[in-house]
Amino acid sequence: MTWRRAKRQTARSLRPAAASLMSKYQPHSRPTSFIYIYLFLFFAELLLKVRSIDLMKSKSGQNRTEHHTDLYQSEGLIIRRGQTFQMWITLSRPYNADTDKLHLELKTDSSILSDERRGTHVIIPFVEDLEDDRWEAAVVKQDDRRIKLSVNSPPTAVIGRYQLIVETNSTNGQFISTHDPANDIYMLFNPWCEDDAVFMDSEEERREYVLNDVGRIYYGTQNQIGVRTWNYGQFDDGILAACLFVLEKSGTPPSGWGDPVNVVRVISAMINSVDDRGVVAGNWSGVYSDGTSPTVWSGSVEILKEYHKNKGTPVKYGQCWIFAGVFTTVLRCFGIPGRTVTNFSSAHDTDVSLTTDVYLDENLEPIEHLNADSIWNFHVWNDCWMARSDLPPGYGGWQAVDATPQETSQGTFRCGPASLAAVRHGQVFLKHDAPFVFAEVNSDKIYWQRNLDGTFSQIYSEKKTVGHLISTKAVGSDERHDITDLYKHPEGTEAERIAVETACSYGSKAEAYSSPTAADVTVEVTMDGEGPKMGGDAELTIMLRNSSSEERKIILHSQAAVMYYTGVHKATVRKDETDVDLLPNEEKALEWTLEYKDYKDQLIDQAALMLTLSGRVKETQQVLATQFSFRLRTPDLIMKPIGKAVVGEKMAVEISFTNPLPQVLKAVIFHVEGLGLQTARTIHYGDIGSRASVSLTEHFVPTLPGPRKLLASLNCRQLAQVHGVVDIPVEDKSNAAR
Ligand SMILES: *[C@@H]1O[C@H](CO)[C@@H](O)[C@H](O)[C@H]1NC(C)=O
Ligand SMILES: *[C@@H]1O[C@H](CO)[C@@H](O)[C@H](O)[C@H]1NC(C)=O
Ligand SMILES: *[C@H]1O[C@H](CO)[C@@H](O)[C@H](O)[C@H]1NC(C)=O
Ligand SMILES: *[C@H]1O[C@H](CO)[C@@H](O)[C@H](O)[C@H]1NC(C)=O
Ligand SMILES: CC(=O)N[C@H]1CO[C@H](CO)[C@@H](O)[C@@H]1O
Repeated sequence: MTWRRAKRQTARSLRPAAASLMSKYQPHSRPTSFIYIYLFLFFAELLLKVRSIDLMKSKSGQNRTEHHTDLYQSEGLIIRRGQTFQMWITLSRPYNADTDKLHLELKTDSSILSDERRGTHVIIPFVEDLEDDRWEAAVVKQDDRRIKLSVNSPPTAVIGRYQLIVETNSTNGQFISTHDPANDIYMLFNPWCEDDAVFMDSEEERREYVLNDVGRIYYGTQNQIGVRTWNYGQFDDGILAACLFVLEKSGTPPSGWGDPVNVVRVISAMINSVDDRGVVAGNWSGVYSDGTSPTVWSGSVEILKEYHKNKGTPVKYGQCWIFAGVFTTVLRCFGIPGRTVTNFSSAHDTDVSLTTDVYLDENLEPIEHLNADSIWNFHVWNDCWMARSDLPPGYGGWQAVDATPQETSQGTFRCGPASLAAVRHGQVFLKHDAPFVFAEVNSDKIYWQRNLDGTFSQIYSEKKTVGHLISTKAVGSDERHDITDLYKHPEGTEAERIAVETACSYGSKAEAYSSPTAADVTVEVTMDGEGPKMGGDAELTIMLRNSSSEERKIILHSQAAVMYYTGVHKATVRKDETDVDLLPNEEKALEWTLEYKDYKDQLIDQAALMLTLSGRVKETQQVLATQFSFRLRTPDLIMKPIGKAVVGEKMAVEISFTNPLPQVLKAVIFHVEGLGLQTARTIHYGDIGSRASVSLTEHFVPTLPGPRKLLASLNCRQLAQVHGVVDIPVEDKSNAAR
């Protein structure tokens, strides 16, 4: 502010001086006009011009190393805010600090309205000594016509792409501005800077949550956790440009791009295509013929590049782990620490009642069209790390954000950031969207029965069904790290009940928390080992226990349904009604089997099934109810490297697979990719016979040294969610020669 005032005064005092100079040498006659030309040439010689600018921006350049941006494959000066960077400027003549005026200007992309007040047009003054927290430049070295500048940016600077303009003013008031698109500057968040809202203290965590470009995403059910490796690829060539394109496409003013809370909220809306033509179109239909099946993708790079290349046409198709995987890429690319998080048995609360409801008819059979609240087998979202200056102290740190379109938040499909500390304590009134995240991890499951008059009565409630095993990849290893305790107090503790009741007092069904009827018979479903395999029969055990000293007669309904992993019912594949007699104190195990032929025609992507049990005890009218989800496990692709892995030298990987199904797999495709190894490639393999084994060899030339991973997936109508990964340590050419 002070500087702008000073500038205006300079300009005002210069203008009359220049005017009087001109009037003195009006070309009245020939001799005077010669003098005028001489003077003009004299001043022109004095004019300070910029000959060239060297941003020292090469990937291995010290600037990029110091700013932790040397991993970006893109060209350009990529720097982090709140940290100085340097440049050499070569001028037309030696610079004189006393008489020459020189300043730098930064403008966000010209396609976007620039506006000084909004901080997207920055004028950087020259000062003697740099001070923190503001835009300033100082000459730190001068040799002949070259000056070396050290430039400071505030830790709140707007992120994005800036044009760099150098303006020089001569004593006669003439000014020249120099701009070259090759000198555009990319400004990112800075988790290494203590004053940046995204500051993260531990170097080990920054290495994982900002710099790691490969991760693991968990899926499946709580009893059968599956994992796949995901290429985030935030440093891949073109990804930074694609991520900035996503931000620009949001149409939000760049002035808001300095605030990470705002940026993640904008991205959460932009990752899904709903209402704003965002990056990925969701599809849970099981048929993806006009796009790519969600289970085929194994990384974010292809998706972001395709979106950028097609100028903002949503990429078909994604489901929750893809929205989350792409979100992590964008977060890490911009420098916001982020991770992909999976919770099993995740509630999806459609009426913000903070409970999940199961509706049964008079006979205790599920009424499918009413069961809109679904407990997703699993749901994947993101945590991002930042201070929350918009909330009371204590709510900074991890924040949950969800890019999967489920509910609208302030009119758009987005969710978060919701502080995990607030979610854990049930403080769902704190913005943004904490009620939704709370229900995702905490809500109880309530069973309702239809009465003869059409109303519903609560007949049973299960308190521990939701919010289990919240998982993310561990820092520095491929292990699963359980972060449930960040989201909730341990189940059954006083603190947990208080949190649930606090949250529900803000929900729409506050009265639902009456205690369930006392019960002396219990029902539970168990599964052996890692559970049933795709292509075989699924066997489960139903345990009934009588804790009374009298006989009990039970009528038990069981219904097995194929589910979308979102908990939406697709088809009922088996239905039974059984009478069970329990002796006093008896515990009875009923074997329950679902044969391959029963389910084979109904399966979809995730091979998810749900067994719903409901029943009544004749003597006491006690209601029994439980639901058990499971999945049919698919085989892995086995991958083996052939030959030595050296940058620039051809090598291969053998991929083998055995069809677990007693039927032919039609039109099988393989998808292979690996950062620094192979760009994403789809191989149309053809048919694979019943129970047949096949293998194929993929040739490629590694482009980057270091520990790399090659990922592969297999897809066809009959079988999805088959994938594999192999570690490939790639040597540098020079090392390999020795
Ligand atoms: C340079 O001079 C021009 C014209 O007098 C003025 O508009 C501009 O603000 C000046 N810039 C600086 C840095 O003094
Ligand atoms: C899902 O994909 C199918 C087949 O490709 C398409 O017909 C359907 O319209 C898609 N659904 C959505 C919601 O895009
Ligand atoms: C999440 O789900 C798992 C599986 O049920 C459960 O064991 C766990 O307690 C829940 N929370 C945690 C740990 O992971
Ligand atoms: C009822 O049966 C179960 C299983 O045998 C037993 O553990 C329990 O103690 C019995 N209940 C009572 C009250 O004895
Ligand atoms: C601040 C800083 O270290 N700047 C460096 C930028 O890169 C050039 C060339 O690699 C170095 O000479 C500068 O010292």
